[in-house]
Amino acid sequence: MALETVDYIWMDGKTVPWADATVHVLTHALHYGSAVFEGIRCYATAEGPAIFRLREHMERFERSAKMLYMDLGYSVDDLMQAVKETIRANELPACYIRPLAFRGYGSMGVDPIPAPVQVIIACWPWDTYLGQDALQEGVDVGISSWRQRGINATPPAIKSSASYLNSAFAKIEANKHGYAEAILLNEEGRVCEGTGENIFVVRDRAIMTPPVSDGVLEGITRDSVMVIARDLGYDVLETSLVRTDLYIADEVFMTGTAAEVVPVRSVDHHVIGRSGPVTLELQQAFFRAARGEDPRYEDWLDRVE
Ligand code: PPE
Repeated sequence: MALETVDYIWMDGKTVPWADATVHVLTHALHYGSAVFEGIRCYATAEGPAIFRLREHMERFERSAKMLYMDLGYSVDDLMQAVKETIRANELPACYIRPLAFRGYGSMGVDPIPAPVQVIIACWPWDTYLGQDALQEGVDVGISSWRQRGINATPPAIKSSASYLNSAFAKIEANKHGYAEAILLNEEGRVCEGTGENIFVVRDRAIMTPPVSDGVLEGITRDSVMVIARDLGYDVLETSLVRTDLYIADEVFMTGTAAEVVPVRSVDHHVIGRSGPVTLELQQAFFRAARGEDPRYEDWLDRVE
């Protein structure tokens, strides 16, 4: 996807011009995948730009770093401030935000510990990941022949750059097969997630999503949708799912910061149908919350004054 550039990027504590936010080719992370990141969205609201669940994202960022023995050198509050500064510097009404912490230049070899930690925060305008049409029409997805890694190999719970090599395999395969997205199963054959989204199934008005213990990222959109669904009176279950649960579902949808809430129209060519009523209700409620139109979820928004 072509990148829409803006003026500034926050890099190691300073706001620098976009073109100057560069690294050396012997940056450790480039060779060994030693990096963790976040994806956050800032939405346009009636009271100006508001960042969706910023604290939760930065806390997950800190947890990802901790699991890789990486000291970020900034507190969650520092990072939250830095995000706001970056959005203000770029005068963006709405954007996608990408914090990244990586092992930088100065040592080679697999051991990341001797390499310095660098932190950047970039933001840019990014339309909904799977396309505007997808939000209404839904997407066709296929079960990938690639498996989700087990919890003892590049753990799915860590939002690490290295994890996305596996996602890339699945994404390339899905694209070659004409699918918009891939669904990964774990080694036991249980449904995990998309290459950059969590997955939900609706059956008899019960809403189900795989538990984190099956090997999924603890998605913040996933959590938001679970909260909203319960508030709307739905039963929400975190329960293991197998591929046939997707085939016979009344509705299937995916959630993610970049993708937002996207209906799934078919799985392995089994037609689920266009956006169903439950998906649509949750999608609309999610967007109302993100755009500051539902006072119940005001706590989820961090305003950029
Ligand atoms: N699973 C994976 C593997 C994943 O990458 C994401 C987010 C999610 C679930 C949903 O998590 P959350 O955003 O907290 O609801 N994927 C990010 C990166 C997307 C990209 O391809 O780049 C995102 O949506 O920002």
